[in-house]
Order: sequence, then structure tokens, then C-alpha cells
Amino acid sequence: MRLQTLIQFILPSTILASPDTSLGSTLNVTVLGARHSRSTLECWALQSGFETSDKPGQVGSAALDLGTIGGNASFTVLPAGFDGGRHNAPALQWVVFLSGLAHITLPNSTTEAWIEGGKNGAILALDTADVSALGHFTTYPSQDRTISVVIPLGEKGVPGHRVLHGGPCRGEELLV
Ligand SMILES: *[C@@H]1O[C@H](CO)[C@@H](O)[C@H](O)[C@H]1NC(C)=O
Ligand SMILES: *[C@@H]1O[C@H](CO)[C@@H](O)[C@H](O)[C@H]1NC(C)=O
Ligand SMILES: CC(=O)N[C@H]1CO[C@H](CO)[C@@H](O)[C@@H]1O
Repeated sequence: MRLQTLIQFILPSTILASPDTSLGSTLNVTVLGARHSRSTLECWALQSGFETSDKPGQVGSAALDLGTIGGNASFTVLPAGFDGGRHNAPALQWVVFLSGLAHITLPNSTTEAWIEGGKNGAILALDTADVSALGHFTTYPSQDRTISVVIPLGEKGVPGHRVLHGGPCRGEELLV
């Protein structure tokens, strides 16, 4: 029996799932960080990137390890047009926007990010009060509610990454 045939025999589902070629090697996320006590916006490439899952129900598909999480997660419903005001991230956390639109701006800066709910809706909010004096502003200028899931990071903290550039991720850095 040829090796290929043997592998197909043992792992049929792995072979059947063809790799998603339109998917980049990793996920890039917009990060609200801080430097010199001021909030920043950066685009990070998460490391390590997509791997082939062997988990039940998703065998052969692309999965990316988001690291450890901890604390209480929450599902948040923001009314259309809500103004979150100026604030710091209450904890190191993922904010995953499922729908709607978030507009993030920084005090005394022209850098801004527009985060649309959906497949590119995950951001990291890391500008806690101990690292950023003024925090950031968030408004939700959508006609509809903005829905997000907030997930605090665990003890291992910020996931592995490479900083791609200042400012939010854009265009070809995002999932298509
Ligand atoms: C993330 O950015 C890297 C570097 O620019 C790129 O190679 C990759 O395709 C991007 N990922 C996605 C999902 O677009
Ligand atoms: C999670 O929520 C419970 C109930 O409100 C609270 O007692 C607990 O301290 C919270 N845990 C953390 C890590 O914030
Ligand atoms: C110099 C300057 O513009 N400072 C402003 C920075 O942002 C904070 C918060 O919006 C303002 O209170 C400062 O006046």
C-alpha cells in the first residue's frame, strides 16, 4: 500500500478538508495598547499563526490559539449611537465585536480605528489605567445595536505576537 493511500485510509477527514488558500498565515488584530503612559493603536500579527486543528468537530480546519483566558466573560449590548466616553480598559481583555460598529479615538491624537462587527471584529484592549493616563474614547455610531463579547486574558497575559505597524489593521491584513 502506498504511503498516501495509507494516510488517506487512516485519516480520511484530514485529507478531505482542503486547505483554505485565501486565508493568511495568521490573524492580524487591532490592539489598543499603551506607551509612555498614553494609549496607542497598533496592528499585531498573532504568533504562532493558524494551525490545522485535530479537535473533534473541526478536524482539518484552520485554528489559531488565542492563549489562556481568565475571569468573567460578558456579552454586551450597546444601544445604537451609544457614547462610551473616555475610559481605560478595565482589564487586559479581548473585545470581540459580533455586530455593529465601534469608533475608537485617542486623546490628543488623530489616530483612530473603525471596528466593524463580524469576522474582523476581535481586538485586544490593553490600555489599563496603570499604563495609560487618559485611556481612549469609544463611540458606537451604528444605526443598530453593537454586540460584543468581552473575554479577560488569563495569567499568561498578552498572546504571542509581532507588531506589524502603528495604527489599526487595514485592507489586506484582514480576513476576506
Ligand atoms: C496578516 O498579515 C500578514 C503580514 O502582512 C499577512 O501575511 C497575512 O496574510 C495577514 N492575515 C490575514 C488573515 O490577512
Ligand atoms: C466573577 O463574578 C463573580 C460574581 O459576580 C465574582 O464574585 C468574581 O469575583 C468575579 N471574578 C473575577 C475574576 O472578577
Ligand atoms: C494638550 C492637550 O490637548 N491635552 C488634552 C489631551 O486630552 C485630554 C482628554 O481629552 C484633555 O483633557 C487635554 O486637554
